[in-house]
Amino acid sequence: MDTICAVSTPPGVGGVALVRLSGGAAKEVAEKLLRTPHGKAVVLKDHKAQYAHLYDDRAFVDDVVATFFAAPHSYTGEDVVEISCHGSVYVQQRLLQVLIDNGTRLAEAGEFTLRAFMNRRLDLSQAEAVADLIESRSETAHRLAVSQMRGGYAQELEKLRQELIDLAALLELELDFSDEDLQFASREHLKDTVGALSDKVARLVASFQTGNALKEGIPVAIVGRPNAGKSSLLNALVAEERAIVSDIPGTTRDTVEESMTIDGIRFRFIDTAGLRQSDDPIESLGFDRAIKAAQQARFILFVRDMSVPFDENACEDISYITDRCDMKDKHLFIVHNKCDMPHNSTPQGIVISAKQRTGIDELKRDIAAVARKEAGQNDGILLTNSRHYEAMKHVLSALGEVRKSLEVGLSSDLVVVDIRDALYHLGTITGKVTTDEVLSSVFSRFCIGK
Ligand SMILES: Nc1nc2c(ncn2[C@@H]2O[C@H](COP(=O)(O)OP(=O)(O)OP(=O)(O)O)[C@@H](O)[C@H]2O)c(=O)[nH]1
Ligand SMILES: [Mg+2]
Repeated sequence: MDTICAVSTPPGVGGVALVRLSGGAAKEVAEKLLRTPHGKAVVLKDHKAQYAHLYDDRAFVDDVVATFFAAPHSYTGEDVVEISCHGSVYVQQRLLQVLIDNGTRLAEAGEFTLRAFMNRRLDLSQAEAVADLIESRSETAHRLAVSQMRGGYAQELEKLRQELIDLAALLELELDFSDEDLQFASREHLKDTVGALSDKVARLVASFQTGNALKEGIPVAIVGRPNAGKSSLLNALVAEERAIVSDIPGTTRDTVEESMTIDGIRFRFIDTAGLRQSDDPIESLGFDRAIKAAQQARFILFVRDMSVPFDENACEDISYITDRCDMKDKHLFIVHNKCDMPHNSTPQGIVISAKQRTGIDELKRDIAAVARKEAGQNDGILLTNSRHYEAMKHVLSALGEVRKSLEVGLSSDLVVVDIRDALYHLGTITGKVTTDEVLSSVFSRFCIGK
């Protein structure tokens, strides 16, 4: 393997920058460029940070700290040298240039982690978790990435794989003795086992909705009649003048989105156009988008103006949403707005003034509490990655075929084919089975230097 190098800190100027080298020549190349402050040769010691001067030929480049990690106890599993230099763009570029002139090459995006995977320092799902960790912007996203990286997730999948392997082995054993027409496992018992496995997989598939929302931000649609105060509520929630507010009904035409982290959970608040049937083509497009936002949301905040009576029309407005959305996995909150204005009666539930910003913290707390409870279900393991989700759906459908085959009493060899299919798809998640396509799509998510 050739030796690769890259700047691992973000591009631009910083206090310090870190340049990473990995491969068989890493130590030798680094030692060639480094000198002690007294001009002596530097011998890099394993797992030690050493202060040194870095030279390009005879010209001094920078004061650096070099840390050597001998194979296999390094991130990539190869010899790694990390050189911390001053964070000037010039120094970083010059250092890379010297390294390249001395026989290393610039790493491609994700190549360090790819090598770690190739050297079995981590499996594919853990490598993906590294990317998730780098991108995580909230406590929950961080927690999910860490648990996937630590391997709890991979262990869970390995258990599943082992159960499938055992099942396949049992049936294959029957094939070996097929002349004698032996059955090693009662068909009833097999059906039960497969049933239990598919339930488990189905739960994992279902957990993606929550897992993905927690990672990307849980979508919260803000809907209601024109002028109810939806845009005012968005602004109050994110404490910023994000959307235009005016007393002209129909101000918001398009959806306006803003993210915010509450109690460690990331939310995406989506302000929408007022719900009213209209002949105006733009307003009716806005209406369609509002409905779409509600359909894709996990939470729907239905905002109403409490200074006007809660009449039949208001119920009709809510039915715009409930008629068009599958409410099964959604949480609908009725938000009574404008409590600072004169009103007849004080309704039960969430009462706020978006304008005066009263009741906003309580509303946030209520939403976060529901989301947190949901995240805690599912025994801790959640699918957060769409690649895993796709693979798991294939596993589920293969198990469905196994069930059907057992049901109609097909012969073992046919049942085994579907079990093998399930195993194949499960294997793509952790990287037991890989294709170049999968690898390049996983590692292209990384930046250069990771
Ligand atoms: N008194 C009072 N006025 C409010 C409150 N919230 C919003 N308003 C006013 O109500 C009017 C409409 O507010 P918006 O936030 O633009 O309402 P909207 O629901 O986004 O309206 P559209 O975008 O037209 O659908 C503005 O004049 C706001 O200042 C409130 O809590 N109290
Ligand atoms: Mg608006």
